[in-house]
Amino acid sequence: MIVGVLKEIKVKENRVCMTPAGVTTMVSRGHEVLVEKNAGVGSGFADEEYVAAGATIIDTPQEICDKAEMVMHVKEPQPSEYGMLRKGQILFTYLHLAADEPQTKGLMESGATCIAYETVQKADRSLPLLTPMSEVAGRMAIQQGAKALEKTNGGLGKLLGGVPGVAPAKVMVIGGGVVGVQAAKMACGLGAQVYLMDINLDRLRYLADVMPANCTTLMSSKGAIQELLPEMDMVVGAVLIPGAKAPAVITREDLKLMKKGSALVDVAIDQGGCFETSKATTHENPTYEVEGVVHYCVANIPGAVPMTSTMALTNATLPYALEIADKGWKKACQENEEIKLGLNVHEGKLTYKAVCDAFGLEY
Ligand code: PYR
Repeated sequence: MIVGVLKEIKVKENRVCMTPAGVTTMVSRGHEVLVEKNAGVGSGFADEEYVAAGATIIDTPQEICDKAEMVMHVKEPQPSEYGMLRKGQILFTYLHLAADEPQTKGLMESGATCIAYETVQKADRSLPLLTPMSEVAGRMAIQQGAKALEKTNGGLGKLLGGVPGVAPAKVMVIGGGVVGVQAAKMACGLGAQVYLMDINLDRLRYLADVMPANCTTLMSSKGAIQELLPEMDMVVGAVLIPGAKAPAVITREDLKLMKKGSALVDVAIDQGGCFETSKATTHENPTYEVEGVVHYCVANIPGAVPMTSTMALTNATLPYALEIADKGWKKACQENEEIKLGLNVHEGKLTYKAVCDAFGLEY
């Protein structure tokens, strides 16, 4: 199969969807890989490394899309790219369609077969292609939230870990999945007092066993969140319903319960955000304020640490990309339920239930 590696064009996105090592593996399996010029530079991979691995460097995304049978990306295609895709072509990347109507329409109109990294799912319900970036985003949430708490950035001016004689900050993490656990671990490691909330009691039992002593696990509910909000310095939103629009766990009204200068970090923003007042921001302009509460809502958090993120992402995506390239999308979906669950759009039709539900369409 001819596989195209597009350069990321989302603002300040420096990841790349395939490393030179990935190209070597693809080529050794008989596939041809076309890499857009400078696609890997932001992650530390020069064009020469891709050529040495057996890829051909191509100048423009249009040429890649014209030739490739499978086009790969990291982030969702941007509006300028929808028209480059075509019927019979596979697109394999993050899509997050439920919160993005223009992209959904663009991909439906393209006729392409679109497999979303974020809904590829194993039998144990884990999300193998979302997990590595959830790990990065969860860890980064605390790093970014800590910056948002600095006075010079509009925050309270509080150090997460405090110092001897001064109490640490309090951090609420809503959602005890991959993002939530990584965020809670980082906040604990920095010495904050952490409250990790989830709605699954068995999960809370497990988390209570494995998390450090400065992490308190709590059953999540609207009442429990509202009760704690006045004390919190930072809240991390880590709520996920696979493929679906995220529910709003903190409303605009709830912000009035919070301290001025406290910070909200919404890691669910790709799926529409889990705070009512969230709107996607970029690494160029990451925060804004509502009711005096600093909001950090960057939609591609892992893009800020591309050297780590590209390796983590491609470690997970390469085996699936190989399977699709080896078998074609149809056979790959027939033989591998995990890949079948990644199918979101095919020849103009939505093929993932939660995305259909988000747009009120029949599945
Ligand atoms: C990202 O890492 O940017 C995702 O969309 C998950």
